[in-house]
Order: sequence, then structure tokens, then C-alpha cells
Amino acid sequence: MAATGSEEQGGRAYYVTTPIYYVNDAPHLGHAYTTVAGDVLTRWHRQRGEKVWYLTGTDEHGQKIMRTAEANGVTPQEWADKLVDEAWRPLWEHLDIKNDDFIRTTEKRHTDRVQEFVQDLFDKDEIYKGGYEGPYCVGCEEYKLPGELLDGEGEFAGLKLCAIHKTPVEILKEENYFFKLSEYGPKLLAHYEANPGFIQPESARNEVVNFVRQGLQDLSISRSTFDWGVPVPWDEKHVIYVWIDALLNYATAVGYNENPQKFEETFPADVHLVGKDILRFHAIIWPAMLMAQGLPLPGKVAANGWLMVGGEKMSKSNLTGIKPQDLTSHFGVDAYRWYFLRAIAFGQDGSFSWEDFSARYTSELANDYGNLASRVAAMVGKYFGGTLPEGTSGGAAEQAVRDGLAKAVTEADRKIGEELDFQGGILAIFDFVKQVNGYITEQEPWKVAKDTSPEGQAALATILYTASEALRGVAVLLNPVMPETSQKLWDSLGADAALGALADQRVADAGTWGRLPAGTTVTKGAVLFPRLEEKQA
Ligand code: ME8
Repeated sequence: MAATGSEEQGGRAYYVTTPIYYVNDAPHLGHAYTTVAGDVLTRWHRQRGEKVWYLTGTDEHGQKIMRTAEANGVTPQEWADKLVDEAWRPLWEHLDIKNDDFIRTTEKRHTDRVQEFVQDLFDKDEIYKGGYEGPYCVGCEEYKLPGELLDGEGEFAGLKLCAIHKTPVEILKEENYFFKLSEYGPKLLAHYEANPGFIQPESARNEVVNFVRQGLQDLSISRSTFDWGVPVPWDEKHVIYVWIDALLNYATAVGYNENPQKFEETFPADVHLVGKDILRFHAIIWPAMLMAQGLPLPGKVAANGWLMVGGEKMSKSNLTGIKPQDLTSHFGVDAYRWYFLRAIAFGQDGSFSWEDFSARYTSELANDYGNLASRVAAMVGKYFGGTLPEGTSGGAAEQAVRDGLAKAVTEADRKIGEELDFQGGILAIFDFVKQVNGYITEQEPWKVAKDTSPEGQAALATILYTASEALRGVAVLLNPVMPETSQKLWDSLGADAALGALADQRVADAGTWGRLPAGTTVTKGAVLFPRLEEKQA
């Protein structure tokens, strides 16, 4: 589903979603990882001039939330309201996430549409009543197959454990409604085959294909042993299975059965970002639900790997106490947004460590990028009174910088905008930053400055113009990743007065040389990446 890429705001939107997160607890680094990735992706497409829709939200029904609320002596709705207002929305604001909407599954705009969707499937004979007994993990909110379970040890000796949560499963026996998922295997396989990019990365795709090839079972889509959910419209003793309810957020939030124009312009998503723990729900159940309704399928389900702590998936129970805010207060919000995408290949697992973050911050952000920006501004101040001088096209060295910028733009646009290779795209930009640093080191403008002849001054002007114009390109390219810092750099180059707002600069123009006109007022603004304080042990 390619977006139009046009400037005008009508037409189809580039639509990206995050999972809607469970509100049983506050967000942690793992949730923030996926949400920042989606923010960078959508900001990139906005910077291209496309119409964009970025959706996130919260998953508020189901046993897991109900039990947490009970344990805290409040109703599930009270619990969800508190967590959303005090933890989830504030964190996204703090991390500079520019989502266009925030959907909560307890909202009427969602629950009404979920009932309509499910009723429709029932009317089409896609749903029937049946019985089921099997091991259920409340952490996953999912029935498990016996082969997927681990044998418990120690306090759990003799019990079967969920392989993800490492907690005992419960045997559930219910009379439920079932969706005829088993009928969709061949159609799903045909879709994966015809759309090789539908599931990313390749390893995730293979896992799903192998799973579907083994044959799908029908899916229990209702629960009758508790009532915290959306009632099944034709049988109110049941509530709709939390995953069916949750997946539908991607449709209900953009006007399904309510606002045909919005729905038409937005649905289906171009990219569903998910963690690999919930890939099967998005790559099997969700497309099968859409097929059953004759609705179009999303462009891509992209799974990020797990952030690991001590060799285990980072979760609420093994966080080692590090909250996103602990890192942002030390490194700043922009560096936080940058770090995880820079350090971990998207789709692979990766570990976090203070040492690695500190080392990269100092060498790549503070030394390579921050120093370049402040050195160039300081020299324009010192040698030209803060007015950007006119340069000439110079020689081979300047040509190499111009080529370097053009290459960085092309590579970053392909890698971030199309391939979701955030690490590769960021590296392409930072390779260019390194190149410009090398250019200044070689040209030694502080020596050239001593030559007061007109030729000497012209050569100095060319070096500083070249470096400043290169930074103009860097500010645009890094804006989706580190918006606050890019704005500081934009201000320091005096670019706003000459070129307009940073957000209005287009990726396609970022590599066009000579956009920053001579005569702008260059100021040495605040340091982009201050030296790190000693970490409190
Ligand atoms: O699964 N590393 O919600 P959830 C990387 N409500 N990403 C991680 C992570 C980690 N250690 N931990 C969490 C749910 N995530 C359902 C989703 S969607 C219709 C319903 C991220 O609160 C990752 O994106 O358990 C993962 O898929 C998501 O948070 C799970 O969040």
C-alpha cells in the first residue's frame, strides 16, 4: 500500500500503528522501543511531505487487567484510567511521540464497532459455538499447544509453564464461540507467497509460514468465566476474546463502520509495528479476520526483536529497575530516541547497557556530531562575524562533501523510509557527519584564516560555507530521529529565516546543494549534547 507522496492533504495516508499496550502496569523500555521506532518512521514520511497517520493506544480488557485491578482494590476501568493518564500518555509526550490518535479499547467508539464486526462474522457463519479445553497463559492471554510448554522446576515443579512468561499455565474448559480460522490457512499462505514483504524480518516470516503450514486450529473468540470485556452481542453471557477486541483497534480508530471517508483514506495500515511475541496474532489471526470480512490486508507486519536484560526478554518483572525516564534524565530525550535504533539492528534482539549507551553518546553524539556543529558555528562567528559567507564550488574536496550528502540522503531515505532499517539509515547519516569532520580536519580553516589575502579569505569562506551547508542537510535528515537537537542546529544556522520551518523541509530536497543562502545569521547556540554527568550508582 504505497502512500501517494503528494504534498496535498487529501488522498491516502501512510498509516502506521504500534501494538496497543496492556495497562496492567506502566510502560517500560520495551514498549518505548516500538513506539519510538514508529515515531521515527512516521516523522520520516512527514518529512517527505506525505500525509501520515500514526496510531497508538492501550488494550484495557481481559483477565490480566482485571486481576491487576482486583489486586489493587479498584475497578478495571479505574485502574486503566489511572494508568493511561498518569503513565502512558505522559511518557509518549515526554519522548516527543507525535501520534495522531490514541485509542483505548474501553472507548465506545471502539466497543460498538467491535460488536458490529463480530456480529457480522456471526451472521456470515464464520463463527460457531463449540467447546474447548486446554492450557491457557493469562500473561499472553492465549491458549497454548501442549508442545509449546516448558516443564516447571523449583517452586513450579510438576507444573507446565508458558515459554514466554515462565509462569504456570491454567487449564481452561469453556463453551465458547469459535472463529473458523482453520479455513484460512491456504489463503494466508498464498498471500505470504504473493507478498514477500508482508512479514518482516525474513526470520519472522519463515516462522509464521512454518506455523501455518502445520495447519491452523479454529480460534476461541469468546470467554464466559469473567466479564471484563466487550459483550458478545447475541449472547451477553460471553465477552469477546481480548485479542479479537484488541486487533480491531486498527480499524475502529480510523472510522470502520463510522466514517467511510476516513476509513477509505487510512485503512489498511501500511505498517503494523509489533514485537515478535505478538507476531502470530498480527500475521495470522488479523489478516484472516479481514479476509472473512472482505476487507483489504495491511501492507506489512514488521516485528522488532526483544530488548534483553541478562539474556532474558525485558519485561515488567525483570526490568532491573531502569525506567525510560531514568535514561532520558541522564542522556536527554533525543539521545534516548536515537540510541536503541542506532545500537540494535531492527528485528534482532539486543541488550541494553549503561556503558554502551555512554560510550556511543560520547563518541558519536557529543564528539562527532555536537562538536562539528559547535566548531563550525564558532568559526563563522570568529572569522565572519556570524554571517554565513558566500562560498565557491571549490575543488575535489568540496565535491566529495556534496556527493557525500547526496548519498546520505538516498541511503537514509531507502533504509529508514522503506526498509525500516533504522540502524542502517542512521549510520548513513553519521558516516556523512564523520566525512565532514574529516573535511574540516584536512582543510584546517584555522590555518587558512591566517592568510588575509582575498584568495585566502575566499578559500576560508568556501570551507565554512561547505561545512554549514552540510550541516543544513544533517539537520533535516536527523529531524525525525532527534527533533529537539535538529531544531537547535537549524536555529544556530539561521536557516529558519531563509528556508522556513525545519518541519517543512523535504527529504527529497535535503541533498540539493546550496539551499542555505549566504548571509544567514549563524550563532553558536546551546551545546547539542552536553558532557554526561557522573552516573549515580
Ligand atoms: O502484547 N523488547 O501488549 P504488551 C522489545 N496488548 N519490545 C518489547 C519488549 C521488549 N523486551 N517488551 C514489550 C500486548 N515490547 C497486547 C498487544 S495489539 C492489537 C495488542 C513491545 O503491553 C513490543 O512491541 O504486552 C511488544 O509486542 C509489545 O510491547 C507488547 O506490549
